[in-house]
Amino acid sequence: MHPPHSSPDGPQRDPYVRTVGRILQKLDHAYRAGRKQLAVLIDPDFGQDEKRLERTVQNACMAKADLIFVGGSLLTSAAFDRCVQRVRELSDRPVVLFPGSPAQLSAHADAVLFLSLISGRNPELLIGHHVTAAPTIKALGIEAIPTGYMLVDGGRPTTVSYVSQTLPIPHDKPGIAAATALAGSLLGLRTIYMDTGSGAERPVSRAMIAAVRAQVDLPIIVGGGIRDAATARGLCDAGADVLVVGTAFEQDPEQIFAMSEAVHG
Ligand code: 1GP
Repeated sequence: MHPPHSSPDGPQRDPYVRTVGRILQKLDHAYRAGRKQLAVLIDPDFGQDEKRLERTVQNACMAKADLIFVGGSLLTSAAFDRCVQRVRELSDRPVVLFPGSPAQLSAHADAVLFLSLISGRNPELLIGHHVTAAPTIKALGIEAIPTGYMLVDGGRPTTVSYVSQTLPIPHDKPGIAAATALAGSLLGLRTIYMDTGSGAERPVSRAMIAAVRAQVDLPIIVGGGIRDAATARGLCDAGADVLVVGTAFEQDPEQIFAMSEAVHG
């Protein structure tokens, strides 16, 4: 006989609790082992072109990209869900949502970046959208990864700075980024995402990544404006743990192979 809340394999847990942490654990293990990772970002708008979507996801799998992120557009939830489902069908990689709004949630994903825009001062993006999304995340049973999202100036205004109505951190102020990331870490966030926004002119600087790396013992995700393998390698060497690339692969899905080789060293 076992007590009501246990089984021969150990305590029975709420199914939601069982799924929490699997992708975060992978991110954390890779960070601690010094294994750099590549995430291919699929914009659901782009995902409506079935042939290009297939080619990008197949290349991501063949090139052994570590993760597929989906998100960042203003699409309706139905179209978003269809795109995530299609990526799931085509891919053997973990699928992680990078939502542009609380409507961008899907049961077909493994996890969602639960983003707090800590570089900004917009309360909706620090806690408001989270309150709206939390019951759905729990009902869908997908893992939420508490993420401190920092928008960094990448040379020109991007969709994310316009939509979020927030000022990015100046590109040449690594100290501000480091203090912001440290505050996020002290608040209990589990990963830091530094982004210059999709299609940015330039990525986050190596100096800024190094400054954040020196302050937080967390996986650091870096995205925005990464277009070639040499740049990708340089950002990893500076301390980035996961690189997110979208636009470059939309323009040329074959680039995934060179980028993956550079990231994986
Ligand atoms: C944007 O970090 C992502 O949020 C990817 O940016 O499209 O410029 O690769 P790119």
